[in-house]
Amino acid sequence: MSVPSSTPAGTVRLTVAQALVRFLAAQFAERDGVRDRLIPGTFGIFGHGNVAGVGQALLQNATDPADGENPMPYYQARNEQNMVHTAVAYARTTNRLQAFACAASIGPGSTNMITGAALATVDRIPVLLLPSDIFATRTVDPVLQQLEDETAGDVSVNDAFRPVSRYFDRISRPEQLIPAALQAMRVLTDPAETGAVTLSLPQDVQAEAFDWPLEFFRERTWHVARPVPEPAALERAVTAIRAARRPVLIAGGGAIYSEASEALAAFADATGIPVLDTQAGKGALSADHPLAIGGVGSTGNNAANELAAEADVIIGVGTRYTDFTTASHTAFRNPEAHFVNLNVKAFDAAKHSATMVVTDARTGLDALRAALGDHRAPAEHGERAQQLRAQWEELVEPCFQPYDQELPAQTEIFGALNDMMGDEDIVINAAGSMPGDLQALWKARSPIQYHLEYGYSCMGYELPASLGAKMASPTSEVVAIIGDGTFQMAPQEIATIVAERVKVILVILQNHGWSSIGSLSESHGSQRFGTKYRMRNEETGMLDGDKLPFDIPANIRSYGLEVQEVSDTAAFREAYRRAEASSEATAIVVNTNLYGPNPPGNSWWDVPVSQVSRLESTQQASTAYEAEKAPQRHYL
Ligand SMILES: Cc1ncc(C[n+]2csc(CCOP(=O)(O)OP(=O)(O)O)c2C)c(N)n1
Ligand SMILES: [Mg+2]
Repeated sequence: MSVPSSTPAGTVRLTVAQALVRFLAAQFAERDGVRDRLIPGTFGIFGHGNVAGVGQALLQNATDPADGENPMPYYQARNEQNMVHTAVAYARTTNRLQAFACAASIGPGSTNMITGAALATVDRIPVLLLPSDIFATRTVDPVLQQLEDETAGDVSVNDAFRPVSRYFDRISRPEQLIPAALQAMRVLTDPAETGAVTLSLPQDVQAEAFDWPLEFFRERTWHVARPVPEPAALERAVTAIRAARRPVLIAGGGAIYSEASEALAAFADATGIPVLDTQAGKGALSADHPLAIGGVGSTGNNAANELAAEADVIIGVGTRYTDFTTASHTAFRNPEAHFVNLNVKAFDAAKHSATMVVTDARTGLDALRAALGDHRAPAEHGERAQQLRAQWEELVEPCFQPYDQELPAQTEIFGALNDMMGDEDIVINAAGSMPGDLQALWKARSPIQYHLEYGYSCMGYELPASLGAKMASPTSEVVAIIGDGTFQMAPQEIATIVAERVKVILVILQNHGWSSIGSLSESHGSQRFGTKYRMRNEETGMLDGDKLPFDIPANIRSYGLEVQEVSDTAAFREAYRRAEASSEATAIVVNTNLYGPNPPGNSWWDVPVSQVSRLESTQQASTAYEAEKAPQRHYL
């Protein structure tokens, strides 16, 4: 590229956007000796806020890169929220060692990313967001799509990213990019801090030229830390665990992101402590391990929940203890229950008044096992855990068999999928009635297989996430399980899947409504009001008329994807084999029963019921609610 003669020595004159792209392409992340691009690509949608700034910089990178400049592949998305989901799924599949950038235009393009930002931050997954912002000079105010705040001239809609980002900066002058970009990389690669990182880019500043020190663009390697436990904290944990008669370990997402599976198996083998899992942690310990008891909490299984109820010591490894994990603070019923938390984030380690050990999960588990020496939990405890698990498996066996009803229960479909998918394949889900069934029933035999986004439980994550997961793990079959409600919320990224020729399998469960919220509504006195997809009934005035004519298979076909439609589990098995054999993305639409049945369970989730009502259904639900809530307590 031509450099004006006035450029000072040791610098290069580039726009802010050009500098940012060149910088990002030179960043690497390393852990355990494995080094890869930290920002392997950029998803984007252009508008006037970034077409001539970030858009120009990506074009120049693709067609006329500077000497030594790394490529920054660009992927065009259809909806900004979706592209963040795709990026999050990619990062999660790489165990947070890589993060995509997501570039959006100003105003609605940017605010469309806010849900994705919240999801990333809640789930602790790195993603770099590049929303465009109003003119820094303000000369042309109000620019198209600008929010005018008459009391604060420096406020824009992008300030809404602040509470949902782990790091936020607005680049109002070119030179601010240097410290901001470095801090952004630090946060993305810090396992305790990570989440959405937002660099807000005023549209005029993106295009502004500056003399950048060449040093800014040298390759940098960010070392992803494995913090080691403090010896005194470890000693306190050892003392608590040695005294336990009925300990359990809960594996959360942190156990997977830190690649702690071997350490976890070794810990369970050495100590005989049963291992329960959360939605994010399922598969950290293979379901085949004799001490893998499975899901705990509101959507957990009876075996795990019985062990949790009795436990005197709960060892939480890489878990945030969401209300689903604690069954809204009713899961742990032993008055003596005490928590020992291993977490890379002090905030999580401290939860429930725990003996806290701030540590990487893998490093911490290995250190704890070594420090415990030959200590083992009482043998009868492990035996009881295995008996409870066997009883549970017997109890749920009917879930996998055809029920005497016209359409299959989705549990049959999940049983078939679990049976057919390979250990290194990936199943994705986030919202609806499916996460509960999957958490209770799915047997994950590897840490990659079970990809449940249940921190933000965002309808619409599944489909774009399948694209990201497949891009990150091309040898895996990637299956997105998508409810019909979820499908209608965000089908657009099928176009991106087609354009990029990424082979995923979309399994859409058509039950004409919200099975999940419908049954929640019924059990909470609200009579399934407004939870089915029905025409407005002219007689009743309610949404209880005929089913809608909306044709999901035709809708998917219109994107250019092949679709199979099935209404029983045997046909689903055949359809899945065909989808697997295909070299292209395909969809299977499965007609399922809105009313389940769902797996049995004896746990609870706190969803408050109206305390006063003229409706008898609500009055009854309110009485039941008060009784269920009684065991709820703080863990102190
Ligand atoms: C973006 C978003 N909006 C609303 C919700 C609340 N919600 C949770 S599940 C659900 C219905 C899901 O319907 P569907 O995808 O058809 O799955 P089903 O319940 O039928 O299994 C709703 C509205 C949510 N989780 N995410
Ligand atoms: Mg549905």
